Amino acid sequence: MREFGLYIDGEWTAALGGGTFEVIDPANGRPVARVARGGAQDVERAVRAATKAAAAWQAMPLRERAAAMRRVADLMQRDTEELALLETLDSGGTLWYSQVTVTDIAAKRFEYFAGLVDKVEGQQIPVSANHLVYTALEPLGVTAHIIPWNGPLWEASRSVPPALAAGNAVILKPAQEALLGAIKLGELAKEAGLPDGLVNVIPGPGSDVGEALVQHPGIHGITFTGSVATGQRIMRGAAATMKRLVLELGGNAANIVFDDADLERAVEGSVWAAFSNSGQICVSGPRILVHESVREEFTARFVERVKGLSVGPGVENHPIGPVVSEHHMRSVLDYIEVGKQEGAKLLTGGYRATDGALRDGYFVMPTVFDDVTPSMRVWREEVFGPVVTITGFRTEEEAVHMANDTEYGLANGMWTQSLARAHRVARLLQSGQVYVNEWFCGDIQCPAGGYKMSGIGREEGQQALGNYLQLKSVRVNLG
Ligand code: TAP
Repeated sequence: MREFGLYIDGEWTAALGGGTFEVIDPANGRPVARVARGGAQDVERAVRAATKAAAAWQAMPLRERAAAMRRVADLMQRDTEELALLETLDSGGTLWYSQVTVTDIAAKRFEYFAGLVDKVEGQQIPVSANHLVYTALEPLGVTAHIIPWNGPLWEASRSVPPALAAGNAVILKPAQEALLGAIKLGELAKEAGLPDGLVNVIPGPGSDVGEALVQHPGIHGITFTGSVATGQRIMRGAAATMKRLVLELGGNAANIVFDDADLERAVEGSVWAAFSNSGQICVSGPRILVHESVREEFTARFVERVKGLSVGPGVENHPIGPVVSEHHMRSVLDYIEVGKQEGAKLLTGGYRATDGALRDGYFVMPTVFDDVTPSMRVWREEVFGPVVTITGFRTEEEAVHMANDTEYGLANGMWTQSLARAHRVARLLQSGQVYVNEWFCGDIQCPAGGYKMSGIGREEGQQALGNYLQLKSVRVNLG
């Protein structure tokens, strides 16, 4: 049983309220850690520390700032095994992917944004012979990062590096359900030479720590990933102090299999799209739309492949691990019941796995529904679990219409061998990312974010720096 405090001002500390909470391993329902439960008073401490640290950080030579961020990446590589295990223990994710998260995602993001520390450039703007007008980009100050449970280090490493590279100090609020992968980020930052208080981590309830961060006037930006309802609440709360917001609020991607697709590749890719991290990824592909002429063959091959997926603990590297919590498992199982009642045809899965060693864990068998129509809730709502729906289409227009017939717009994808169709359909799909003949865009250079209810702003890529900068115009009369 591991124990963690809050990480504030370069030190592990108890919560001022004295509370703690247990973190559960979803593979067996047993506690794996006890963590300090932060509250509003702890946010106050962290904002004070972060404000001081931001000034120290901004005063450091750029070269040293970049080097310190690179050292965070080096330390992640050094501690890969431990960080990956922590990432898997409470989120339930597959261990090999947690290792990839540490070495190829989190560390790379620190390296990438370290490279941008000295590239925050303004412009000189010609207006007249008598004036010098230029723009300067300045950090916001202190930014808060409120992240979900479906890959704590993955989520933390997405927005913290650009905020730091832009010259800000950060306060990270991970989700109570799964947070261990991200909990040591502050400690690594200190060891790497970042000023004390530059990276603070405050676990605790969203209704307490989260709300305090949103309302605090000393915080100038909020980056949030999670549900639409919480995102809307944060947006309303942040209005009082006019904070900069980046919101990533989930998705319900369509995965379109055209009649000219390489079916073997489409089957393999659709399994990867739908069931990675047991479907708990905002850019998963849970809505499969398949052309009627290949539907029977695709469906038979897809279901056969899904039946062959082994289910078990993430630490044992089974492709299907548990979902994050008992509460979430109930929600996924409820959706499965709704799907059956609505008349969707269950082809495989559809129940909790309770065999042998899995009996105390939160395992949902990978589930495929066929004959799903766009009016059904399993099609319209974000189930966020190992559940996919199959729906047929006859024309390209119909596929595009169905893909866009959702309030979400985070990602969509397609399988086709026609270059013209790929670009034509990509242009029509209403989502921040479009995948063609593969799924997910793991490269840090690739911006991600949502159309419609999937959010505001884009993370990753060079422009993510702009989320954490404000622009000043300076006009000098030379006359
Ligand atoms: P949310 O409630 O949105 O939680 C996400 C984060 O926001 C957590 O850190 C949470 O803290 C915090 N939070 C909760 N209430 C808050 C508030 N009033 N002010 C500030 N922060 C607050 O998500 P959830 O309940 O865990 O999951 C619900 C559904 O959201 C899922 O089933 C799924 O559909 C969707 N979801 C989407 C994503 C992505 S990647 N977009 C990720 C996870 C979930 P605590 O949980 O610690 O209280």
